Amino acid sequence: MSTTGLQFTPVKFTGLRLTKPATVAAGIPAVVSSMKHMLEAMNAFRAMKALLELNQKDGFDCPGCAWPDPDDERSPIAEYCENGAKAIAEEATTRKLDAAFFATNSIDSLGQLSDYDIGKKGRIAQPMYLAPGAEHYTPISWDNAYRKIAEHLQQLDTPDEAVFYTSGRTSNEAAFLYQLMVREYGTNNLPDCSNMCHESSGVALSEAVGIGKGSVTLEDVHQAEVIIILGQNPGTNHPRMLTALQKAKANGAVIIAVNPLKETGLLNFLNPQTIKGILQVKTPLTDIFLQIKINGDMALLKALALLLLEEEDKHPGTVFDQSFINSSTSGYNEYLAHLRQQNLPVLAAACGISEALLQEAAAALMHKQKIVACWAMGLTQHKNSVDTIREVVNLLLLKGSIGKPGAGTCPVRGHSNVQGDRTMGIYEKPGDALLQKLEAVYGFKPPYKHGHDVVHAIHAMHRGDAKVFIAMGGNFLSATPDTAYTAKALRNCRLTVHVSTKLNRSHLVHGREAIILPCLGRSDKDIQQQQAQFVTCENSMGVVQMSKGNLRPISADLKSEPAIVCEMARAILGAQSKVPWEQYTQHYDHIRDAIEKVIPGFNDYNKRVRHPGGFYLPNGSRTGQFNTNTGKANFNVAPLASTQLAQGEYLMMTIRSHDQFNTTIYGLDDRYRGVHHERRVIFMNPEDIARGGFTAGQVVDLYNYHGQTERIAPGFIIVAYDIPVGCTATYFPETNVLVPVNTVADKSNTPASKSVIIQIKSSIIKR
Ligand SMILES: Nc1nc2c(c(=O)[nH]1)N[C@H]1C(S)=C(S)[C@@H](COP(=O)(O)OP(=O)(O)OC[C@H]3O[C@@H](n4cnc5c(=O)[nH]c(N)nc54)[C@H](O)[C@@H]3O)O[C@H]1N2
Ligand SMILES: Nc1nc2c(c(=O)[nH]1)N[C@H]1C(S)=C(S)[C@@H](COP(=O)(O)OP(=O)(O)OC[C@H]3O[C@@H](n4cnc5c(=O)[nH]c(N)nc54)[C@H](O)[C@@H]3O)O[C@H]1N2
Ligand code: SF4
Ligand SMILES: [Mo]
Repeated sequence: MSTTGLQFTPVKFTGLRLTKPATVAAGIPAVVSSMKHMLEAMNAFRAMKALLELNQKDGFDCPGCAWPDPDDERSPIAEYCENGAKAIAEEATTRKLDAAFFATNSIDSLGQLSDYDIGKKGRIAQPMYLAPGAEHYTPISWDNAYRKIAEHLQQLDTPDEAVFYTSGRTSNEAAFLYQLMVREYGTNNLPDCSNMCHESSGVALSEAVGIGKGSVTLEDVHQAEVIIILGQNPGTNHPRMLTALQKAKANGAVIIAVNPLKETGLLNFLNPQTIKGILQVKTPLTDIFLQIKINGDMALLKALALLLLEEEDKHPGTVFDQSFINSSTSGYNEYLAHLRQQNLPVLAAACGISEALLQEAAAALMHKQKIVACWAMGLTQHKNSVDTIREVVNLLLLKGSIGKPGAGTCPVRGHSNVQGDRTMGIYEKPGDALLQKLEAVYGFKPPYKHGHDVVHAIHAMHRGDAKVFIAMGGNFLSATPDTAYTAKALRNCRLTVHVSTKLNRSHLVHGREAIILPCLGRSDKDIQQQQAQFVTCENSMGVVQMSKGNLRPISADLKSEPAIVCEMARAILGAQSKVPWEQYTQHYDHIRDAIEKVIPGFNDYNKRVRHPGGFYLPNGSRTGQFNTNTGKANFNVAPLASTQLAQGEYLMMTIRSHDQFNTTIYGLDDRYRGVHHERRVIFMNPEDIARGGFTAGQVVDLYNYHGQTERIAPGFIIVAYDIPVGCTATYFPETNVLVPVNTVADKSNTPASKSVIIQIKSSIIKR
């Protein structure tokens, strides 16, 4: 048995302090926290300048999550949340990393720092190069950096030996150019963060309703009669969703929350942007809380459908929307036959919810049609995620709750433009229509062979089949599973290149040579040819809007992402390129004109996106047009999934604290869960703690043994918490060393980061 126990986040305790989990989200503590983060990173003038433009119609799009802005009026002073302010603080900091910084700090010494400390160092201020065997990054000119990249790519035996990763903050313009460059170069190796995120939603929804995006608008959420929120922690990860839930409640909605944890943001909300909120008048949000076992959702959804069916059998036509089912769906009879074989006690045991509570939840749905289902990573990162999400759709189809106002699917996206990047063609499995369009518009033959997604790219680099890794943003090493395995994969590369705003661990675990290209962020002013430019983004509900930064860049040596792609493309592709790269850098309207020619739904792009608030992209499932293999919305029959745990094994979900954005660690607190100044914790049920012979506060080591490999994450403090028996939770990325690269969701290949089987052993490490 081989052992992987390499540490990529140093084991260092920072001083755990516990308080009771909070019962109300946001309020004044959120405002205080926003200002603290902003003022630590920059002066008050810059902070106010940034916050006043954040999410305004003529300002810049929040670089945090993808939750949409209101279509109608926006607050002139504060159209953002605590975590939006933290995202800006992190990006717009005036601390900078220049040549002197890298001369004094070696790769090795930086690697000893925590992710939190690395992030606090500041913005990367100039292009940097790491020579073979060198211990320090040294400055390189932009031209020489492009030349080196081009030389490496030209030396490969085939373009498929290069991998081009994208993270979801990249604008539409940059993403479109990037996929264009990569496809003209000759590969579809375009993995992206979505492969680890909502890929399961994309696959499930495409099969079920013909489009891999959600169907609802913000107004649908406001108008819903019932909102089910599964596997999502909106108070932390999509805080302004609480405002939408508050509106829905005011309109009479019932909220059902499904989560192993009683997340504060699901309980009560104090809206800091209203007088009532300031006066401490809280809004209770969840009406029915279902504290589910990890990955018990499929059983729960089948149980709800079964209870609805029992009532429909008794009073035909009163529960199910038979006319919708007849006219717009396929596979109903097969699904009913499957449901009739289900057994309520078995389903109740499988999800860990009492039959009484299941009855209560079913009753809430029984005679309602305007149902919105929201979900995020708690549903997408399990082996059976695609089938679970199809079970969500099954339930909506029974009720006719899709393609009409106040109802539909709402996979809540993560990164601010992750959905737009996909729309622009960042996808390793592009459809023929896109490729044919590229060929028709540009006159080069793009590759049709599908490329590597994230997990396949890791394996290809690990085998030595992929030799050059280029990333448009993100933190590949820390975000991906099986950190030790992925580190070896990256270190196998001849060259690793990152277009980045901030330093992260992926710059420190590198190929034989490495390059960092520093780019402008969302909040930065972008000037090309003396003209201020804007970029565009698509939010979680398919609204495309412009985003125009207003802050002075911290260094004159930063370039915009579109400019970097154009210049890199010219170096790589040379004179034979069919694409007018130079023109695209001059003014981004040219890029949008090109997007309009290639991507459906962008007619009159330059005009419509200048309209305050932007425009909605077409979406068949929103209007009841299901573009599937059957031309109808498809029911799905899937066997009940279950994870068998042996004695001494626990299921671990890797989740986000309140003070992080993915691998960017804003702070060391998880205020709502009552965990302060420490990230190396494992949440456990008190019964499990006692039964395992542990004590709360004890330091333990965590192990995973998938596929004959021992994976170790040493040094975690046990926190007794209200979580179902057998279930545990830790923060990512500290425990990504434990997530086996080969435990992935069927069909979507998404790492199963919420279903990690672990063993827990007492540690020799002291607090
Ligand atoms: N502040 C902040 N905002 C963010 C991010 C961030 O890191 N910080 N990340 C962004 C990104 S990229 C994304 S994808 C989203 C992520 O947003 P979320 O999906 O909300 O993020 P996670 O922390 O992964 O939380 C998953 C939630 O699912 C629950 N859960 C875990 N397993 C299960 C399960 O099996 N069933 C059910 N029903 N629930 C389960 C967990 O208890 C937790 O509440 O947020 C985006 N917004
Ligand atoms: N165990 C576990 N692993 C997970 C998850 C989980 O829940 N559990 N969640 C997964 C999910 S949902 C996601 S989306 C992925 C996230 O994976 P990634 O998107 O790869 O990771 P991030 O942490 O969002 O990337 C942060 C880095 O992006 C760079 N950056 C920030 N802003 C910009 C910009 O404007 N331009 C450019 N070029 N670079 C910028 C900075 O250098 C920063 O360090 O992680 C996944 N990994
Ligand atoms: S909800 Fe998301 S997009 Fe909106 S301000 Fe907060 S972090 Fe930014
Ligand atoms: Mo994500």
